[in-house]
Amino acid sequence: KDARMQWWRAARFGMFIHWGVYAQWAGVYHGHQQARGGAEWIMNRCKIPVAEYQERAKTFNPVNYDPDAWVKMAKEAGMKYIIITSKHHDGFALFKSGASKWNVVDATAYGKDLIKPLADACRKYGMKLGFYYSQAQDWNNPGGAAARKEMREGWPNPDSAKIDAYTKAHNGHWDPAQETKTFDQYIDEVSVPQVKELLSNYGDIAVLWWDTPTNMTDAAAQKLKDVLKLQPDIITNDRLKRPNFPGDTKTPEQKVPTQAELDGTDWETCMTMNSSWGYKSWDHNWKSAETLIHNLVDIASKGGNYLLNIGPKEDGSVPQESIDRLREIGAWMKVNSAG
Ligand code: JFZ
Repeated sequence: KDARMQWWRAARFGMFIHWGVYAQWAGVYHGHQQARGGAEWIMNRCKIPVAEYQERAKTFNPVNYDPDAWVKMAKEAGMKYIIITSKHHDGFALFKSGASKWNVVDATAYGKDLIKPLADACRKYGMKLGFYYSQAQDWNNPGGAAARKEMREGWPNPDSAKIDAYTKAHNGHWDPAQETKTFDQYIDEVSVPQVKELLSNYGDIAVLWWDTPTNMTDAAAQKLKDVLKLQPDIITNDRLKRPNFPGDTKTPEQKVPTQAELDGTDWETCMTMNSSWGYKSWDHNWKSAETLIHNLVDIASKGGNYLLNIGPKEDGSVPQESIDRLREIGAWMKVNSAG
């Protein structure tokens, strides 16, 4: 394990990218700001019907997507790896998939794999690439899990009481289309095959970043873990299924652990620059570059890694606030870091 972890332990700093068709909504549904949660949660928070969500995705066309620029931006900020949401909880695959039509090639106007050119750019600039993959929650592929959130937290829908009762009776789901298959079918027909695709079609993959093990079983987790054999050196986090699948790294979220909280396990703090992972048009709660640099120093001094997020917009461009902060961090790194 030490040999496998070597680059990761030296890396200290990485870029998290939350991007998907949720960027189209940007935290607004029918003119209402979503009340809680990251913008990537809007489908669940606002209980958007599957058909409506997929209809809008047809117009997804990120003509300003420039993976070369993304990788250069990360590199100039001093980041050593990139983790991108290959599929978030809305189930939308940013890659061509044979396991589900709910992917960028088959479901959008853009019609091209978004992961391939990023993998190429990473290789070109010597940047490690990892995949975030929502293995359990999937609100569009039938049988996928849905964490139960109350409608009241979403937008002022007159039917919120009815919708709350429905999600309660349907294990978090709000649309009958989500339940035409079982969770096991979803794992066997979508989750496992897609992770195989991700680990077969894009060259060396450095990290598999699992998330929210809603409804996961040990049997399903084992199937997913077995797929990792396709990339013998891959590093994984602790979110596949607790407690029997601890992975390699712990993932404190939005906070830097205190010295007393550390137990010798490798760890990585993931953090947003404002308050949302996915792009949210009305979130102006940006942390200062000074705060971000302070966090990086704090984390590095305690032996952890900092995974700092950007949430690109619908057209593929990166919010200017994020670009500015990464530039400031890069300028600081130039003066203050050894490599
Ligand atoms: C999850 C996702 O639901 C979220 O959209 C984002 O991708 C984030 C990085 O991960 O949210 C979590 C997961 C774990 C915790 C909190 C939020 N946690 O362990 O406290």
